[in-house]
Amino acid sequence: MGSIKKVRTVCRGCHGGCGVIASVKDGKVVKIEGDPSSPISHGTMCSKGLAITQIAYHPDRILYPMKKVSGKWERTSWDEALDIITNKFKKVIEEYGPESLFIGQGTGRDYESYFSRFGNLLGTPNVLTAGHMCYLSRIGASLITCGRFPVCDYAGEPKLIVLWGVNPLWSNPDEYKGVSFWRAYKKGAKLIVIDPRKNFYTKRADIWLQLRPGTDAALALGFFNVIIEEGLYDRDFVANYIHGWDAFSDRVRKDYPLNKVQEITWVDKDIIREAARMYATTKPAGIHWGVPTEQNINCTDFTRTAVGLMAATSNLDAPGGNVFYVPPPVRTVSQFSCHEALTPEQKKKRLGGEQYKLGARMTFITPRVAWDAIITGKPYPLKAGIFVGTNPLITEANANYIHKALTKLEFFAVADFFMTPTAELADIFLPAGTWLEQNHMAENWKFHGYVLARQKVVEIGECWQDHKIFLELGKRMGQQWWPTVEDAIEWLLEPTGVTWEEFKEKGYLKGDMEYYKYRKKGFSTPTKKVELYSTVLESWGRDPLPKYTEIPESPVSRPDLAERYPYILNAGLRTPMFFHSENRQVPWLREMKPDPIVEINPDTAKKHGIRESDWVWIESPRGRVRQRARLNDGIDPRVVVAEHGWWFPEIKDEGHGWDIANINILTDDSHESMDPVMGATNLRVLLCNIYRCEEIEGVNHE
Ligand SMILES: Nc1nc2c(c(=O)[nH]1)N[C@H]1C(S)=C(S)[C@@H](COP(=O)(O)OP(=O)(O)OC[C@H]3O[C@@H](n4cnc5c(=O)[nH]c(N)nc54)[C@H](O)[C@@H]3O)O[C@H]1N2
Ligand SMILES: Nc1nc2c(c(=O)[nH]1)N[C@H]1C(S)=C(S)[C@@H](COP(=O)(O)OP(=O)(O)OC[C@H]3O[C@@H](n4cnc5c(=O)[nH]c(N)nc54)[C@H](O)[C@@H]3O)O[C@H]1N2
Ligand code: SF4
Ligand SMILES: [Mo]
Repeated sequence: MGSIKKVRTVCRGCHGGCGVIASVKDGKVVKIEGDPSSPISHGTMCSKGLAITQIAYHPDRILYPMKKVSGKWERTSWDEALDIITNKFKKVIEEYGPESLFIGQGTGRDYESYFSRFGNLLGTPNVLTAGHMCYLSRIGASLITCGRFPVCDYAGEPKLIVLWGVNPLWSNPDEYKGVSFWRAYKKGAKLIVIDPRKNFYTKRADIWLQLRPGTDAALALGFFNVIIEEGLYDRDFVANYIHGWDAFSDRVRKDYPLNKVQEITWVDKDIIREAARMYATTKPAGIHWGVPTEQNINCTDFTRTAVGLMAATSNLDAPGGNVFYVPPPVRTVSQFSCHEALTPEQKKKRLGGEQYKLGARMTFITPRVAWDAIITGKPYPLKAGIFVGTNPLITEANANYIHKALTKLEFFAVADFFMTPTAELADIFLPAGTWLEQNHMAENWKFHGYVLARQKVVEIGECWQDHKIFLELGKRMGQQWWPTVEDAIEWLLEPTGVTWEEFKEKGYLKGDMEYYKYRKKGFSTPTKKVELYSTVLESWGRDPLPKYTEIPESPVSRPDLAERYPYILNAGLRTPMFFHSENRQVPWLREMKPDPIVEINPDTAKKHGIRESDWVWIESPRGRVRQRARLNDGIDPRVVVAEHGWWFPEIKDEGHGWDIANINILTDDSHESMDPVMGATNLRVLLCNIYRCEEIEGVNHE
């Protein structure tokens, strides 16, 4: 019997960050605990992180490279798998040019720098990510407004926290773990919550604004109306550091009176006034905003207005407000990514790049243009590509169209842990290592001022960490890489003088924080000011001032459609057990959450004869899927809230039930529904109808 060895590392079961102590016995991880010395998680972990052993050692996990031969999967070697991919890619480059290749990933999984470097050196601008509607879009809109991404400074102890469409304790998103919010809240911060659904935070909030989904930009402009009318802004800051204040104030006064904002958002104007006053007069105040504000046509304008609120109330880069954390002096994601390797001619070929200019600036494409190029061959054909850590058939909008595209695509490879519905359609499967199986300088893509040492705890099967996959594939394509992943880490660390061995010992590096940096050097925008009037958007011939655009598929804009589809579908409720389409095969997690859930107000349910836990059809103009009803009087009777990410690994045919409960069969990716400069797809607000699923009466109330 071997002894137990403890290894300190960092989880990445979501966007990552929690410090972990893993116990290893006989080469196998036997216990996972939170690391109390972690500056990010302070010893806390969530259900997903704690379940990693059931993911890593799952019997369905694919442990070897696979290739498809006559429609059937066969085991192969890494050499052969990588050769097949490189041969195909080289052939496409020769015949069509590198732009006919795509690289695809999903949400941030801590290999962005490798992914981007691989794509840039390949010469393709066609980079598919979730960034068009998640996080990168928040950053892109922040960059053009104030030069950097302003993160809520929980560590600086805000006196007021605004949770704007975010659920930090369940989603632990991006920079934050829920514990940061909780600590600041417990120190006595006031709380404003802006959310269409009653939850843990709304019950604790000083003010809850229960808005109509998708109307956040109008609400933020309503806040501004109060702040401007009542003179609650910081005059000095506005005079010295805001570009376009007068034009912006005129628009707000004229176009966003509170009566109108109330009508758009469904929030009572007195509550809006009270919340705006509280935000503008409680200092410091931090806004933590989340992904639902991005997943619609107002993506860019909401973030621009929210940053404007931080600026006008002088909470920007102020302790306890919204700040620009200073990173440690390691080499950056951008330096690693080698963006300069992509020539201007190739950049010009980015699909949809002329239209979605801000998305293009952030180096991604909106997925729709890729599916179109595969299906129609226009403006040029996409022939082949690789998806690493994404399951677009379940997670991107308009899944039936994606299915059509992926089945038409000539060749693609997937790197994943499991054979997902997307992976089933691929030609090559590369077995990726989980966070237990990787060496990496973690989190240098985040804006929290830290980098963390994630060290390899075990090796499992023939799985490779994604970083190694890109590095080895890149070398075979003739690209410049380091000999090993560890060499790449040393290169990133070089400016700090710290070695990889020392970094592992330390666990993390932190930048030296400095507030109010703008007082020395202004903001990193063309005017050096916060651009409420965006000179960048103006130069692209776009409206330089933020506004609210009615959701293209709503009861207001489409009363005709609303006759048949009367409810607003808010599609994307997260749960603590799952991460998008992940973890459905993990026993500890699935036992807690066996079925997809759609939440319906009891009055609405009654109208349709729907009872608690009935199976319900949810239908949009693009299709129908079924989920199980949970009656919830904490949502508006006009709104239905559904979960996303559902497929059924226990269904063993190759579709794995991808079309049963997958809410993205219902969502829309038409150009009219997207943010006009970012290409953010509307995943979160659309029209639907519901009715009882009579066909499976037998399983109701079993
Ligand atoms: N309707 C609706 N749709 C949504 C959303 C919504 O709110 N509503 N949210 C959207 C958002 S914000 C996002 S970011 C996207 C996310 O979209 P995706 O990133 O595509 O979603 P996941 O299901 O998390 O990941 C897909 C696959 O990555 C694999 N994977 C996990 N970790 C790794 C790894 O380290 N390496 C490799 N190679 N594979 C790994 C998993 O096994 C899984 O099969 O979904 C979006 N979809
Ligand atoms: N457990 C778990 N954690 C996750 C994920 C997961 O799938 N599961 N996904 C990860 C990813 S990629 C992301 S982007 C983050 C997202 O995490 P968050 O940014 O926290 O977003 P959500 O949890 O989708 O929604 C947050 C809150 O917004 C509310 N909301 C819904 N629509 C609207 C709206 O139109 N306006 C406003 N103001 N509020 C609205 C919801 O009711 C919810 O309470 O979570 C990450 N963490
Ligand atoms: S929140 Fe959960 S999944 Fe995310 S890093 Fe922490 S333990 Fe891991
Ligand atoms: Mo996301």
